[in-house]
Amino acid sequence: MTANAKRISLTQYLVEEQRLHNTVPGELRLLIEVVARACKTISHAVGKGALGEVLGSAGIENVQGEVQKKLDVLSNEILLEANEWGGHLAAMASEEMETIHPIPNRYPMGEYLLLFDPLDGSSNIDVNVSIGTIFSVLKAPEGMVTPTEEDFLQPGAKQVAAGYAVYGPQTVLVLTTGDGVNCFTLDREMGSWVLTQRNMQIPVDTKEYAINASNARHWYPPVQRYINELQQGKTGPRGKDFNMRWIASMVADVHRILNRGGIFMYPADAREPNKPGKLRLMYEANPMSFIVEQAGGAATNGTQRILDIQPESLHQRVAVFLGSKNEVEHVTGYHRDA
Ligand code: AHM
Ligand code: MG
Repeated sequence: MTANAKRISLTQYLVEEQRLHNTVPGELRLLIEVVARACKTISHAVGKGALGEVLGSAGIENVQGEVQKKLDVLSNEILLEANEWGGHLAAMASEEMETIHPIPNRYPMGEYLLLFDPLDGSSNIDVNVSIGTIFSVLKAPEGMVTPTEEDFLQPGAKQVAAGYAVYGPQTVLVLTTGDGVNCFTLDREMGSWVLTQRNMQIPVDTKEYAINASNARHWYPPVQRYINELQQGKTGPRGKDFNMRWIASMVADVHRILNRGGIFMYPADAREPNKPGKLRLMYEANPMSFIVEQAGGAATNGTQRILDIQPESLHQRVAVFLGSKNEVEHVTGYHRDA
C-alpha cells in the first residue's frame, strides 16, 4: 500500500461488503468489530512484554491439562469482557475454558455463537516470537432458548465468519465472512485496522512444508511416506527440492502459507492412538480451514474435509493437513491408499 493510497478501514470494508454482497448483516459486523477491538487490546498487552508484567506462567492448568501462561488468561478475559455486552452473542466458548460462557442475564442475548483460541502459540509467548488469536462465528440454532454445548457442535461448513490476528513484527487481522479472505494491518498510531491485502490466494503448488519433525518416529505410514518423498528432493519421486519452516504458532505458519503457499501438518501419531492430533477442531482447525478454503486452498484430516466433520465435543482434537491444494490432495491420497 503506497503512502497516498486511499485507506479503507475494517468498518468501511464491512459496511461495503454488506451493501454489495449482503454477506455481513449489521449484527455480525458489530460482532467482528468487537472481536477486532479485543485483538487490539491483546496486541497492546503482548507488545509490552516484560514491561507489562504479562510474561510467564499463571500457575494454573486449563481444561486440556496445559499450564496456562499469564497472557493466555489475560487474552481470554479481554475477549470475554469485550463481547459480553454488545447484544449480538448468545454464548462464547474458548480453548481456555472447560465449558461455554453464556451471556449474563443483565445483557440482551443475540443470535451468534463465538469460539476462540485467545492466544495461539503459547510456547512462543515468552520468547518474543509471533503468536495470535483465532476465532470462529456460528449462528445459534433456530429456536434456541438457553445455549448449551450442543448448540456449538456444528460442522465448520456452517461458520458465518472466521479470522485470526497475528501479533508479530506487525499486528494483522485476517478475516473471511465467506466471500474471500482479506488482511487488515493495525495502524498502531491511529489505532485502526487498515485493509492491506484483498482477496488473498494460496498458490495451488508449493515447495514448502511445515511439520514438527521431532515427532517423525511416531508418525503413521502415510505421513512417513509423504515427508520422506519431500525430503528426497529433486532426484526423488517429487522431482523438486522442498524447504521446511516450523514456527510452532499455527497462526504464523498459516499466515505464511496464505501469503506464499505451503502445506501445514499436525498429524495424529502413534504416541496416543486415541488422540487424533494436537490441534482443536472448534478453535483452530475449523476457522483456519474456512480461511484456507476461501483463499483457494484445501484442508483435511487425512481422510475427510475438515469443514465436513460433525463435532462430538467442544474440545475435540483433530489431525490437520492444510494449505496449497495439490499438496493437501497428495498427502490425503496417501491416507486413502493406506
Ligand atoms: P496452543 O493453542 O496451546 O498454543 O497450541 C497450539 C500450537 C499451534 O499454534 C502450533 O502449530 C502447535 O501448537 C505447535 O506444537 P509443537 O509444540 O508440537 O511444535
Ligand atoms: Mg492454539
